[in-house]
Amino acid sequence: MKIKFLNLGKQPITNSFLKNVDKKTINKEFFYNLSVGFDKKSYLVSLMKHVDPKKQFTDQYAHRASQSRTMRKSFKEIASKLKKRFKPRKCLEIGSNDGVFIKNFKKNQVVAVEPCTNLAKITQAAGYKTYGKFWNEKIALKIKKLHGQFDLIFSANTISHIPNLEEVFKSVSFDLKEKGVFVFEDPYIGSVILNNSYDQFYDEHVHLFSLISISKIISKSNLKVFDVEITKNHGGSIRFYVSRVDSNFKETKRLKLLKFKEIKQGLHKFKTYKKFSSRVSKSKKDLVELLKTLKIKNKKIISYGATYKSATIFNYCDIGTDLIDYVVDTTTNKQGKFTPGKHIPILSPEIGFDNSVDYAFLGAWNFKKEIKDKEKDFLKRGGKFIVHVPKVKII
Ligand code: DWN
Repeated sequence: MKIKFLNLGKQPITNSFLKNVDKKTINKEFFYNLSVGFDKKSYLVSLMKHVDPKKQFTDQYAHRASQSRTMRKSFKEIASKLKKRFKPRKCLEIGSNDGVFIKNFKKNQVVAVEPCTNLAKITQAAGYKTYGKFWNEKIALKIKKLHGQFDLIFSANTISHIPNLEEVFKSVSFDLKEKGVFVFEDPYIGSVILNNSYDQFYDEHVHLFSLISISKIISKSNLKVFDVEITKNHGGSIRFYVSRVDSNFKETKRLKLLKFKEIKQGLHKFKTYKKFSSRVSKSKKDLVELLKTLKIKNKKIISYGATYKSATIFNYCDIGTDLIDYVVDTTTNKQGKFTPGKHIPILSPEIGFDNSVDYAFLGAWNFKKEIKDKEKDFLKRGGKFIVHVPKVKII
């Protein structure tokens, strides 16, 4: 049973960037209550109540995984690492977005599944067989029938978005060869607790994983985690290496070490999450205070990166155009729209990131290094970034 430890209040769907903010559009905007709970039995951290995936993963999906240099490089590196270690001949990707991972493979080697049909069309047009479907038993069985089983099944930032994990893993077991490997990565709850990055909770992040939770849940589908990595992706992600339970893969040293670390961090205890929730309240207070102080001094503050994460922050902290003038983002299909819930305009960096900006809140704090490298002129002329992780501060 899940016990609630965090309430982030009334929130919109993070992918629902608004085309305009007239009364009719605003009145139709969908909101739900975002609260998060801990399951004492499975150790899994999940939303208390999830949103209907059909409302989220539509043919208007905005996020493009290949927008950042950091992620293009990371996907290239993991693809090459997996090819070297497992030598897969046939691969399946669950949640292929705009193809940032599969483009590192030959077209006839890969099958992709992506429920957002605007994205599925991109990879299909590029020559990769892509099913515009949600990952479930039905599509897994269809793919098995048409393509056989796979040496490698890969997924990044997708499994944590699917409410029914037992069905996810059972479906994987249908499509995985006997000696095959399933590798998946998602934001890591251990990093969220450490960095106070509460903005990793939003409608799409139905769960945030730990090794101890996934090891328990996956065993029900006759699968086992034999290796694990903590990566820097998205401010701290966990990458699981999974095989059939009776495979020859042995548990690695780093897996044993991480289990020990998670217990030391208290990821199996409710009180760890309760303490985190007090730190989240303080973060909200500190951020609002800082923005208000700067505004009183007539400073122009914008936000950098129209991230889904920042929708959680702006709605939870009640930050609107009174504090943030606008948001800049390189994604063309976000530009000219308004952020979900708080309706802050989104501009291209070419238009919005000009000499009038004094402070830029890093909505895309997970790309801090990439953005600081890119925006040297802003820093040189005295512009400053604001972050909220691990603490609210000006950098
Ligand atoms: O899991 C998910 C992650 C991987 O992506 C999804 N559920 C949705 C989405 O979440 P997000 O919006 O929080 O992700 P990002 O990758 O942190 O978004 C970064 C945003 O910032 C993108 O819209 C691109 C933009 N950006 C920019 O405008 N200039 C990024 C960089 C690096 C830049 O220089």
